[in-house]
Amino acid sequence: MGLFGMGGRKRQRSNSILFLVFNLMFLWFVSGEFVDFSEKNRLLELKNALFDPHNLLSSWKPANPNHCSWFGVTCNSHARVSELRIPGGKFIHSGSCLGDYHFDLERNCSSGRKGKFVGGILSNVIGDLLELRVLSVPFNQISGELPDAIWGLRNLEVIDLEGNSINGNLSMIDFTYLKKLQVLNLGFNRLFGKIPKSLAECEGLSILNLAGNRIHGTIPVFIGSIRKLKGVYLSFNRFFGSLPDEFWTNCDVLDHVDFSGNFLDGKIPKSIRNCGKLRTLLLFSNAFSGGVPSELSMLENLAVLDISRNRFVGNIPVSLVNSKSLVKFDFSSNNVSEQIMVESVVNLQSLSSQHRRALADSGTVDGKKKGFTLLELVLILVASLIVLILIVLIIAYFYMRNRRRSSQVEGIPSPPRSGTERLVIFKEVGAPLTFDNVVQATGNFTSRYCIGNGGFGSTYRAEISPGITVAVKRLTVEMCQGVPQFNAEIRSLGQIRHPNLITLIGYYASMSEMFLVYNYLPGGSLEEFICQKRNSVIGLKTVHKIVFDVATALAFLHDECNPRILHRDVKPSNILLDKDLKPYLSDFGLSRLLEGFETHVTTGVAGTFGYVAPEYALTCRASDKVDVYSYGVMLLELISDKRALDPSFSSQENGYTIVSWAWRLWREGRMVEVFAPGMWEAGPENVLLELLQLGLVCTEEASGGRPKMRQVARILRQIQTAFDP
Ligand SMILES: *[C@@H]1O[C@H](CO)[C@@H](O)[C@H](O)[C@H]1NC(C)=O
Ligand SMILES: *[C@@H]1O[C@H](CO)[C@@H](O)[C@H](O)[C@H]1NC(C)=O
Ligand SMILES: CC(=O)N[C@H]1CO[C@H](CO)[C@@H](O)[C@@H]1O
Repeated sequence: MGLFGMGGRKRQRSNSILFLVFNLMFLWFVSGEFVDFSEKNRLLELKNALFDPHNLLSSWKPANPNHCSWFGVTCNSHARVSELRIPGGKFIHSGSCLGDYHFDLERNCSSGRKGKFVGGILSNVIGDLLELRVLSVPFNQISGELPDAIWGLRNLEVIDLEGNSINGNLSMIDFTYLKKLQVLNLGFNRLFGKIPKSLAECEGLSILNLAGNRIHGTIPVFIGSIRKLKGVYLSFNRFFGSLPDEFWTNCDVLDHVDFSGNFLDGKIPKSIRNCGKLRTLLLFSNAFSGGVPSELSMLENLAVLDISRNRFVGNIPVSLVNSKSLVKFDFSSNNVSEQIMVESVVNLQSLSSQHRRALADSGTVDGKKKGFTLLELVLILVASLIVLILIVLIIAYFYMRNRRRSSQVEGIPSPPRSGTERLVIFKEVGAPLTFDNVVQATGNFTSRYCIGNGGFGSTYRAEISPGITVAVKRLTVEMCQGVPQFNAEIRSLGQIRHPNLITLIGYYASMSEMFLVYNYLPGGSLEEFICQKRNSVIGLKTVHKIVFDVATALAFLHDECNPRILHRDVKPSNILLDKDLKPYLSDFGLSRLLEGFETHVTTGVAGTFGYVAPEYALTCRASDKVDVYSYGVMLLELISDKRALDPSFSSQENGYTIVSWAWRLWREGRMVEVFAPGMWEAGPENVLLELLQLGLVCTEEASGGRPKMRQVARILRQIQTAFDP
């Protein structure tokens, strides 16, 4: 591209010299104006950096003398380029849309052409088009970062680059010079970072669309006081935090607010009453809480209000219900709230009656929703795509794993080179542990001794000497990094002691072989326990003990370990039981330990499908709330005897996982159906409901809505008093 580009530029330069004289004279006569031909060259350079598979820019050529007549180019009376409009996709504009720049995402400026676009990058030469007012290249395939020169174009009024693949750090953009900017539309790109303070300098801003990026941070307060703001679209990013009470101060003309699909919490600011022109308020899929403010009913023009999928509690103000302006109102999926949780901790006695009430009331006010909006369709498409990719990855993963395993079976259990070399031991077991006797006791890692397969390798039972049995986890990683770093990491793991964490006894690591030695637990895994539980009634007290112990172990890893440890793969098969059914969490610290090693886990997510929190699957960024989610799935499995991806869900509408299944039953007031057969009858009901609710709140879609592990442990300790008053 580079070579061709340069050749092209040279050719254009000579061509344009040829035409220069002609053009000059022609235009001189026609308009009496001097035409700045350097802008023509700038446009050609711009074209060079783009690729144009549909020949949208076929008129952009030196042979076509007046660049002001090229496709998408508009010049002002001084024959300087003032507008560039190259709409792609099916949203090809005809004529100027600046006047009524309307976007309900079903932008209505479309002409017939569909599916055409330009790609490539926007060149820095755009900064030389000093009189540019409108830069509109939406729904194309522009990629890379935006050139810094754009931010120096002081005459810009419209930047519309929606629906491209632009990436870059929004924090780094300096908007200080764009005093005339009215429309900033960078929606549905790949921007990250935060909204910079300098955006406050764009006092004439009327439309701000940053939806569908990966922008994080809080929503800056100045957004709520941009006087001319009509539409603000910040949905489907990663904004968190709350909006202060004085958020909306100068919102006289504000018409459309969309903050949905973020992680916002707190209350709806009462200052919303200042926005008297507001017609659409979309706050769905956040973690907003508190009551629905009666201030909303002061908004006489409010037609669409969607605050579903939050944590609002209490009653909907009667005045709002009676509003004449409201056409669509969605309050569903609320009221499964932390408030109830907190109250239940404080006052366990009143719990069951509260539950009844909440259950009876939840989801009663449903929106008058019909069909999908375009945004929803896009989201569904994106979600399906993600699911598809995940499925492909999972298939690829299992394929690789099987290949690897079969090659292992076919007999290269790496020859013991290291003879009687002792392992690194953190805890004596009463018999010497050497490479040889471990390999021997596991029959050279044969499947006969295999007791489990996990993400990082298989685990084998090894009876080192009569009566002394250990579990050996053989890691299937290629040691391409230094052994010393591994040693340092694993030593810190060897120090960790908690009554519900499996004990790391020692390890062995060389370039050809790595294994960890743990204490052996004869009770099998919680996964097996759940399967067997189906055929026998296990007391609720035992279930409670297991979930409580696991919660304390996770809370310990999250809060008391230094450095903190995220497990990232909590699931029943990683929880082992001793003969008294006391649970021990295993595999902790491994994902961090093996970071940078080549494991066969090819995705960035170190979890297991069905247990992975939605935000982790999407972003690969783990927080303690990722463990809380997986823990919640495990808890739901334990009380329902269903698996995370139970085959029975496929026949249920909208119920692919245990999480959506349990949430649906809860919303429909059918919580009794969640419990394993016989469990509800055995009671006590209030404890069962409390456990269910804990499982639900832990698997809340927005991570901000999930409790911390130590809160979970505290709640479970409270519940314990039901058994031992
Ligand atoms: C959108 O365009 C269609 C025809 O192309 C027209 O019937 C409709 O009224 C337009 N809607 C708006 C809001 O302009
Ligand atoms: C984005 O830029 C800001 C400010 O320069 C910086 O602090 C931040 O780390 C950057 N973010 C990323 C992800 O690079
Ligand atoms: C619709 C609604 O607000 N329903 C209930 C939510 O939960 C509280 C209890 O915390 C009930 O009082 C509401 O009726």
